[in-house]
Amino acid sequence: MDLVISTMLAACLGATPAPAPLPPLPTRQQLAWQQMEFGMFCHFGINTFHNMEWTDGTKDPKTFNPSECNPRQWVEVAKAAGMKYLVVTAKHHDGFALYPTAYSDYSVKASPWRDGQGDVVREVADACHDLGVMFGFYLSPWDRHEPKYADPSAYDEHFRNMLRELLGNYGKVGVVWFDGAGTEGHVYDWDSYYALIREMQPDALIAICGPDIRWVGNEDGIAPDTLWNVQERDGQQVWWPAECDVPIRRGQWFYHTGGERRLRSLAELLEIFYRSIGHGAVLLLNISPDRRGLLPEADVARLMELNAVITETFRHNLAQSANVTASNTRGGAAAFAPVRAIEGRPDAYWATDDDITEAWIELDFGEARTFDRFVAREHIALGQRVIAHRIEVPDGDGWKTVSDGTTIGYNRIHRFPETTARRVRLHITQSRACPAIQAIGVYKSSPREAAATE
Ligand code: FUL
Repeated sequence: MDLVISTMLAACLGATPAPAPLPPLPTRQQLAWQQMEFGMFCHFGINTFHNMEWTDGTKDPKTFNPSECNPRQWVEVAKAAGMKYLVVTAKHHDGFALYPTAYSDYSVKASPWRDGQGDVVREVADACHDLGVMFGFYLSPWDRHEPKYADPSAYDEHFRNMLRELLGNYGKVGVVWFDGAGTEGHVYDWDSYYALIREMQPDALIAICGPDIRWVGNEDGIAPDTLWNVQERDGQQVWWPAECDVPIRRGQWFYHTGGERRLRSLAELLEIFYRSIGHGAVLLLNISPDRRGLLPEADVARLMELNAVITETFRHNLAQSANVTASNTRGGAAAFAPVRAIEGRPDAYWATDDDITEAWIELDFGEARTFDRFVAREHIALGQRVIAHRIEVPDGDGWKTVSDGTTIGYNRIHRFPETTARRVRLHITQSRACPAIQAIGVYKSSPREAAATE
């Protein structure tokens, strides 16, 4: 139910109203994307066939010739690995288009692949729609092939034409990813690109050089410890969540022969997971299709291993069988009771009275339990609130901190040494407004995590 209506209804019934939203707030599309947590990036194109990260727009289009191209395999792997969206490079900096654009000769049309009749973007989009993975495309503004690039307004028109094709011919688009690389000094008519996207695909999120998703600021897959969705942009406070994009092979977005030795270890990927998704950001992990047009077996195996270990760690939430209490419950109402934070419902949360900005929520397992992970999530539909918090266990008559942090936001995973205790609590020590906590979880990590880091 709409928040305003439910708040009014509650007030009419004499029930406790929900906390007032604390702007800025996520849009429906941003919220849905943040809940996805994990996506796959696929860099594929002419570079794939030259062992190069960037080519200059002069490579012969005939060199693009994958032997067994099957984008459905990419999407199947993404889905099996728990990834909820996929972004494919429809055109990288070299200008070579993976779809038969009408606006350039430099595309799959000029390649021998399927006698120039193929369309990689079509196959990715179809498989995504079929398998329920959100489809997105990367379209590089920087274009080293297109002669019109030298004339900004002619190029704007050219770029909008390509956007129009991609937005109009491939069904629902979830993400349009604009890379900022190489564009220093060039003036683009961004607003006209954004207007076209909003008009043709109103639900699509515009990422990186765009208003909906921001770049985390590095290509290491790591979000800072303090991660605010609330950002200042053009002098205004806006909701601008961060995405961590990182290649599974160190330093290589595109496939290179012999690149297996750069494949990140399970330990490295776990570190990335905890410092991106675990800090409340979204992780966009790049797996590059090889010269066959398939994801390499070794990369797929590593990705599946990562998914298996994470799934194992977070399978059993000790909080679910615990007794939950809190320092304060909003209006004493059942709707905002601490137990709401262990139900796993996206619309339910524990909240306190309005004047409270320090509070705790405690789990009592009834007997001693051993754990080393604690997860907390805010109900970010009401805005991001928590500024500082601690995870505490009993110590004599008081409490001791096993881990502490600043922001919580969409998600915060704490890692700490194995701890055995009957009780544990999330202690919010500072908040912009009364806290609204959607979920808390307590876990014991899979032994495979420790084995991976040995
Ligand atoms: C960078 C590009 O230059 C890389 O080639 C890659 O596409 C990465 C995602 O963004 O800015």
